[in-house]
Amino acid sequence: MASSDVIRLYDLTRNIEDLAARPYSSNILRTRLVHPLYHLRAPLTHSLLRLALNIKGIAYKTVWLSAADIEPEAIKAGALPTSERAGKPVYTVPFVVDPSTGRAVSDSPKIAAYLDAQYPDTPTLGPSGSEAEVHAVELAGKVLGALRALFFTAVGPTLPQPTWAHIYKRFGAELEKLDSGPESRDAAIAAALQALAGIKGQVGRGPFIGGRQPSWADTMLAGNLWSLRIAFGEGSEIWKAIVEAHGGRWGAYMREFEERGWFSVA
Ligand SMILES: N[C@@H](CCC(=O)N[C@@H](CS)C(=O)NCC(=O)O)C(=O)O
Repeated sequence: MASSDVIRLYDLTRNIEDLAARPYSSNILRTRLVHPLYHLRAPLTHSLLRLALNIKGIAYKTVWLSAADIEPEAIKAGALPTSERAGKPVYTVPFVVDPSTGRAVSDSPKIAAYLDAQYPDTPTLGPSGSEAEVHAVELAGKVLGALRALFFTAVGPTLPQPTWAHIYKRFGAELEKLDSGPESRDAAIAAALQALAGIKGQVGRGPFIGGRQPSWADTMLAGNLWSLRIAFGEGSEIWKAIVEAHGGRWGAYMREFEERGWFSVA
């Protein structure tokens, strides 16, 4: 299939300048990357949708954007805004364009529902809305939420300036309050592990939250964990705390996705 025929997944790009070697400092929040040595594209927070496409085995190609490009590109593609802010429409990534139908779809749950409807022979991954799933999705959000400030600190230097400016405008006050001392770091890790403990209680025979097949909640959780692994790095204290928690449950969970090639980036 020619690459122009496959689904286009619009996502945020970032620049990476030896992230692993960068010392942790809240001053990094104000850093601008003036002369990146090299650029590496990697998923940020839209890993869940990329994961859904990988699990479904649907060919796609990522279109990498900075935050400043989201609105003009969404309008150009015909993707609808997903919310309003101060009375104005807000355009967001991820959104997809499917050349086989000419459809542009925004908002992750709607995109997942579209893919399920359009590609019925692939595993169903749209949200079912069951109570257990809603609860697991909420907890998966809390895992990322607990670590959000540390996450932005880690990825901040790797973001193109327009993306960083956008995030800073939205979350700046919260990020400014970030105490980079070990106590707040430990509290954030503890809160993330506590949220994971809630999910652990829900997982039945596994290996996925959805049982033998991954579900929408799995794309949320594994997508969020994937983003955290990328942001902090496999050798980081935070990532080690996650994979070693609860008897290594989350390291094993991630391996289930890894072994099936579901963490690939096209
Ligand atoms: N409901 C949307 C939310 C997506 C979303 O908030 N995306 C963020 C990036 S992680 C975004 O594009 N933000 C742009 C903005 O808020 O201006 C979804 O689930 O897809």
